[in-house]
Amino acid sequence: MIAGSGPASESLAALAESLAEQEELRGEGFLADIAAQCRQPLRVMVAGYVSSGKSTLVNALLGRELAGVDRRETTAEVTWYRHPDLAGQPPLGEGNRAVETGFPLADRLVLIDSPGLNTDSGAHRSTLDLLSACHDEGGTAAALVYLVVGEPAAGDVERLADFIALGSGDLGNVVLVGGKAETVSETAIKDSVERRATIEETAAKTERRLLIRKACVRSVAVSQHLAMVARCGRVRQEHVDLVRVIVGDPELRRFAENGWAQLGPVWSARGRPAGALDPLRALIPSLGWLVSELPAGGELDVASLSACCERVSRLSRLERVLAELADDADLLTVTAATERLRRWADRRGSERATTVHERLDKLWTGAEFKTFPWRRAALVLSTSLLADIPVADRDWAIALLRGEPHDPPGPLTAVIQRWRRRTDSGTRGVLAADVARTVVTAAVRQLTG
Ligand SMILES: Nc1nc2c(ncn2[C@@H]2O[C@H](COP(=O)(O)OP(=O)(O)OP(=O)(O)O)[C@@H](O)[C@H]2O)c(=O)[nH]1
Ligand SMILES: [Mg+2]
Repeated sequence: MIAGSGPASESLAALAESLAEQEELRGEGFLADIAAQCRQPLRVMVAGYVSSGKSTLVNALLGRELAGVDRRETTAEVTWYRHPDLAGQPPLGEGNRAVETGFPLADRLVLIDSPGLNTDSGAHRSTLDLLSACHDEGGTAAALVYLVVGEPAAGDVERLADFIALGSGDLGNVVLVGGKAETVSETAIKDSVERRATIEETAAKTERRLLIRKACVRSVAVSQHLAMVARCGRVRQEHVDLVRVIVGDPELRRFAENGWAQLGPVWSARGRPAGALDPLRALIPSLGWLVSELPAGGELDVASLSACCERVSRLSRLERVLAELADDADLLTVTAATERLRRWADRRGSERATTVHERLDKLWTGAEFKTFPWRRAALVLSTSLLADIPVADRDWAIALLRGEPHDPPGPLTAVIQRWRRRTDSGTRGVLAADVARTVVTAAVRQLTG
C-alpha cells in the first residue's frame, strides 16, 4: 500500500472523517476527498496555456504515452495519473478523470494533467477549480508545475497568485518550467555552450520577473518532447542511420547545428531526397540543439541517441525538484487541504465555519506540526527569493532547517552574523526577512545547544 503524506496529514484526515460523522455532513464527498488527499502521495498539477506541452511533459514523466498530444487543443479533462493502489478512491468531480498507472515517481506523486488555461471550450474551469480550491468538487493540488514557453504573460502571474494564496503565502511549491527549451533561439545561437547558457538565462529571467510580481518560484528549463522521445522508446534504427549520415559529414553537421531550415538545401545538394529526412524531423522538431550535443566520435546507436535526448531534455533536473517537494509532502498536503477545508466551511455559513476553524487551529498546534515553520523556510530558500545569497550559506541554512547535519561555511558566529544582516525587511521584503529570522533562530539554537 502507498504511504500517505505524513503524520500531520494523517491528523487532518482523521479530523475530516470525524466531521463526516456528524449527522448533517454524513456522506459528504468533499470530506472523503480531503481524507483521501491526506493519505495519498503529493498531488502535483501541471498547468499552463493550450499547447504549451503539458501532456508531453506528463508522458515524459510517466515514461508512457498515455496523455493525448497534438498541435491542436487536446486535453479536455483534468486527468489524474496515480498509483494503481489508489484505485477505488472517492469519485473525482465533474470534468476530472483518473488513470491508474505505475510510473517512476508514482509512490511519491499523483500527477495531474489539465486543460489549457486559455481555452475557449470552458474545460479550463476544472483547472481553475483545482488551482484555487473554490469548488467543493474540484480537489486541490498541493504543488504546481507551471509551464511557460518563452516569457510569462500577465495572466500567468495572476493564476500563480491564486495558487500561492492557497498556502497562505509562498511555500516554495511552484515550479516554473520553461518548456520546449530546445526551440529557444535555435537559429540565432551557434555554439552549444552559449546555447545552454541562453536557455538557463531565459528561465532565470522569467523567474526574476515573477519574483518582482511577488511570486516566488523555482525554475527549470526542459525540452519535454526530447524527454518523451527518450523515455517512451521512440528512437528507432532509421533515426540513428540518418543522424549518422548527418554527423559523419562535417558540412552537413555544421548546417544541422543551425536547424532544419539550413540543413534541407545542403542535404538536397548532396542528391539525397528531401523526404528521406521526414522520420527524423518528426522525431526531433529542433535538430540543432541535439546535434551540437552529440558526442564527437564514438559509436552511435539507439541507446546512445536516446541517452543524448534524455541529457539534453533536462527532465531529470525537474524530477529532482519534484522529489524534493515530495520530501515535504506532509507540509504541502496538509497546508493545501487545510485551506480547502477552511474555504469549504466558509461557504457553509458562519456557525459551521467557526467550529471548523477552531478545530483546525487546535490541530495546527499539535506536535506533528512543530517543524513546519522551519521546513517552510527551507522550501522558500530553494526558490529565487534569496538568490543573491552565496550557495554555501544557503545550502547550510536549508540543511539546518531540515535538521540534517551540515558543517557551516566558516565560524558559526560569522555565518549567523551574515544572516542577521538580512533580517531587515527594508531591502528584500517581508518574506525574505522572515526566512532570515527563522535561519538565525535555528542557528542560535544550535550554537547554544
Ligand atoms: N519543439 C517542441 N515541441 C513540443 C515540445 N513539447 C510539446 N511540443 C509540441 O507542442 C504541441 C502541443 O503539445 P501538447 O503536449 O499536446 O500540449 P498541451 O499543453 O498538453 O496542449 P492542450 O492539451 O491542448 O492544452 C504538440 O505538437 C507537441 O508535439 C517540446 O519540448 N519541443
Ligand atoms: Mg494536453
